[in-house]
Amino acid sequence: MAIPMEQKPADEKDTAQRVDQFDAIVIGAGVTGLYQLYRLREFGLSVRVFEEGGGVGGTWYWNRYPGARFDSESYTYGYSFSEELLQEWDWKEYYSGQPENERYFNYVADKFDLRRDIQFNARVCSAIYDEQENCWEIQTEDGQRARAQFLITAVGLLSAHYFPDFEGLESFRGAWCHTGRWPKDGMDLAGKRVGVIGTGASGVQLITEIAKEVGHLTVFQRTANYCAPLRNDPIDPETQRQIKASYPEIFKRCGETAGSFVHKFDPRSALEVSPEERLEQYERLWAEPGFKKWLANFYDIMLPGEANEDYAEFVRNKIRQRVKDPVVAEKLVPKDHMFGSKRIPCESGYYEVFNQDNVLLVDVREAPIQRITRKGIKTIDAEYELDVIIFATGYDAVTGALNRIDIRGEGGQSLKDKFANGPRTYMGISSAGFPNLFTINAASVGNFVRAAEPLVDWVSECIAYVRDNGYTRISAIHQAEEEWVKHVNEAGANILRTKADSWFVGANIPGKARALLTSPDSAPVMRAKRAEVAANGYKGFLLQ
Ligand code: N01
Repeated sequence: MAIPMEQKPADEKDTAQRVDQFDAIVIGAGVTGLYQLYRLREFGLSVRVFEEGGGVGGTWYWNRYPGARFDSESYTYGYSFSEELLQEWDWKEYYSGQPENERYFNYVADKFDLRRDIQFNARVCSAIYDEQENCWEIQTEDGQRARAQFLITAVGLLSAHYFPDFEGLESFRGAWCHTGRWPKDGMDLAGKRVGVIGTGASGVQLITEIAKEVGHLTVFQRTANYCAPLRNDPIDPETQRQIKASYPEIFKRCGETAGSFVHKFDPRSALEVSPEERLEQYERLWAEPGFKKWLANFYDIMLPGEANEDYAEFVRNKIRQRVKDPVVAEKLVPKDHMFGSKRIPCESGYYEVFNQDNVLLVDVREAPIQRITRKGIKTIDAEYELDVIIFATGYDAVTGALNRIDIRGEGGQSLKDKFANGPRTYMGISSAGFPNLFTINAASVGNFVRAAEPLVDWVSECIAYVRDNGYTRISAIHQAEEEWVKHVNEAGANILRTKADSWFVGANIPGKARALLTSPDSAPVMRAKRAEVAANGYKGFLLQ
């Protein structure tokens, strides 16, 4: 039984020696960690969440950059576990922005009194499995220790922010930051000469927003993306009422789709209809908001092949139509990867930014960045003087956040070493030799909360099963893990996500082994697989 923190001596001098005990430790108070805390508490476990940030919300706590917002429909993103919460919370926009999203997670934390079990500003730097005691001991950067039977890493898919290894950053006399660590007090950009490196989903949102206020903007682009109009709008009261009345149907629909989004593919092939009908559908959906343009389109535009290329060309022409200078337009048109093989950024005026006189696009594939200088950024053919540099350079996805913690399982084996050639897990959740560790950040992808909620439910029920049946530990069996890794590699080879050099396969991080970092299966298939494992007494796991 866990000893509540309140019963522990509070003496400061004791901090280094004191080891608080819980049934479960959750690392991260983001979207997944909050719900994990709520669920485990429901099962009667004592839980402590350690969170590096000063508040809840994870992604929506750290990503305060101007323009940060959902591109999933807001009303599909919120938690579904509480009808009261669903009815109380008004999403004000179809694609809600960061301030509102952060407010939402704070509202949830307050409503369910979650804060009392969360320790903020506590970065976990190690997690060591004690085989004798059968428990995990974590240590925070400031030396605090805590133990628990179960450890859950809710550390996020995209939380380990990545800075390219450019020389000279320390010599830069201006200000700089990463989109994923945007200061709470903001950055002073008005009238300044600002350089942005990176044109992924973060860069695209940021560039569009800051182009309204900066003095001059230089965008350093390595790969052009297929960006599609978001078409955000406020939600009017009548629609709000309808949304609230139809949550069960909305969530049911999300539950039926591959990525847990509300959009369903057209079951027809783009190639089986006439060119006129195909174009009519492309145009009709292009005029619609969000991901509908591809997730409600002909199913095969999201598969490698002819239909995908046909749609890619449609999108390329949309880009060409919006950029006045044909030379700049061609630089913004992606030609080196398939539509959807990298995450498609949604935008609200991105391409028009490049029609502004005070905006310059620099192709750093043509002229790579050499170094950061005192004055700005130097490529192989020019130096760009800047007051501010913004790194929109992405994340060391999935394994990055795990690797920043020294996680050691049976025999002192390091998870980082084990994952050196890509994640080695069973269903993303568990890794052989690391009993009672649930790596839920490595198992959830798609419309995030929709995918994370059932996963957290599964983990919580698994933990309850272990305890209720008199076991003390559960760990993946080597063979089950081998088969899962083989499945990820084999099935992954056929999907769009592995076809480009992106975070999906770790190709954005120099030296990182190329491997699909998430499951190749659709969300319904993943849920069915997990349910089958549970129904068969946790098949593929060793229970002791
Ligand atoms: O990161 P990215 P992100 N020199 O890796 C460039 C989610 N998200 O933060 O493409 C020059 O996509 C890099 O170039 P290249 C979403 O899942 C969601 O934008 O590798 N450039 C690329 O342009 C998304 O996929 C929302 O050639 C360098 C950029 O930096 C994920 O987060 C909003 C470089 C990084 O793009 C990550 O998006 C934002 C170098 N050395 C993010 N190194 C929503 O709307 C990297 N780059 C919900």
